Amino acid sequence: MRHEKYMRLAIEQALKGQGETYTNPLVGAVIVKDNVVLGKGYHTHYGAAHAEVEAIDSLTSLEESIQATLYVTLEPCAHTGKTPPCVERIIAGGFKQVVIGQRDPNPLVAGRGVALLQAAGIEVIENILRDEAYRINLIYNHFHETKLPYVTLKYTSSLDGKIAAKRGVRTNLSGSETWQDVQIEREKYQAILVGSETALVDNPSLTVRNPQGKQGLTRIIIDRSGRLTGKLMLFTDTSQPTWVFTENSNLKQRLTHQHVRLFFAELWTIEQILMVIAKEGIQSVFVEGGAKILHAFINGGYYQQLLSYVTPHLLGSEGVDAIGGAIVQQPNLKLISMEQLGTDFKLQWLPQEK
Ligand code: AOF
Ligand code: ZN
Repeated sequence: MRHEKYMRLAIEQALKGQGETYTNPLVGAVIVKDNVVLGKGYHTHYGAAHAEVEAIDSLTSLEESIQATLYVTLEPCAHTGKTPPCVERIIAGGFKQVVIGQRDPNPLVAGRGVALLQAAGIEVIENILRDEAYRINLIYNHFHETKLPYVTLKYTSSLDGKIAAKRGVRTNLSGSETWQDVQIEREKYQAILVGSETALVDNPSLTVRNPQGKQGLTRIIIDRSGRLTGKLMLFTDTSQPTWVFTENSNLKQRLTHQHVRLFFAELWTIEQILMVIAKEGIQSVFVEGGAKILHAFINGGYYQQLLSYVTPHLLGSEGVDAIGGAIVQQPNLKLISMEQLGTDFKLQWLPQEK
């Protein structure tokens, strides 16, 4: 119980960095000796000192860490990155014990931190409040474990499940509260992805004010047949990078803008696209449709979360279905939260193992 109590404090510390550390994890640390908390620290922002170092630096004297216990939500690092390895500071500090929330899935660490501490004679206790510690870094954990970005699928539909009144017609369904909520959701991701139909019919700019990740938000379009033109907002608005995945090499001549990157292949699968995006360092993607894109992601099972906004419209049989095709295998979706947003409803679903 004692370990859980201090790990909870360490998690509280970690959460103080929320929104600032991306693409690095939220990490918190607490130093305890004889049941007294002597030091605390957390990873304050991307590129800054690690939580363990912050906690050690918060001590009033060097002696305090001798024979103390360090509680840290994530396994201490063993690599030299933007800062030197934390295990070196911990070993030099003379700690007796290190209590860890979760192992670090980052291949640069992945158990090496634990091994080095043990080799130095420090007792290591793992998996204290592991699920809580894991949950604060869902995107980071998913990315390092699967080598694919964390994907959220989002769509706004009428009450009868349609996303537009007619094919090729832009239809505004969401109320202002939903519109604002979508802006807030977008800020949690490093990239937004849409298909060429949405890019052409809606002509969105997909800009985001405070995107996660220091490189800013990347706008990604899947345009297999190469239908996009340079006059669309995604190309005239140069504030954020636009990447286009295409199977048509002629697009090169049409899209020559500085902020545009073309990814060409004879055939793109969703998995290959996600692999390329992950290799570029993007840990999370917000997929905003349309119907064909949602269908491809759902049938392939390439999503970790589904957000559906339901609005009080009835569009009838001429309307465009939210999911553009047959569902091959019924997903097992669990409702996590629901919220009324003005005239609309927001539903958050997580796919479960069958
Ligand atoms: C953090 N903050 O408190 C801890 C981290 O690029 P660097 O040098 O900042 O290293 C980032 C990696 O360090 C990160 O992916 C994780 O494996 C490890 N631990 N990172 O940003 C921290 N403890
Ligand atoms: Zn570290």
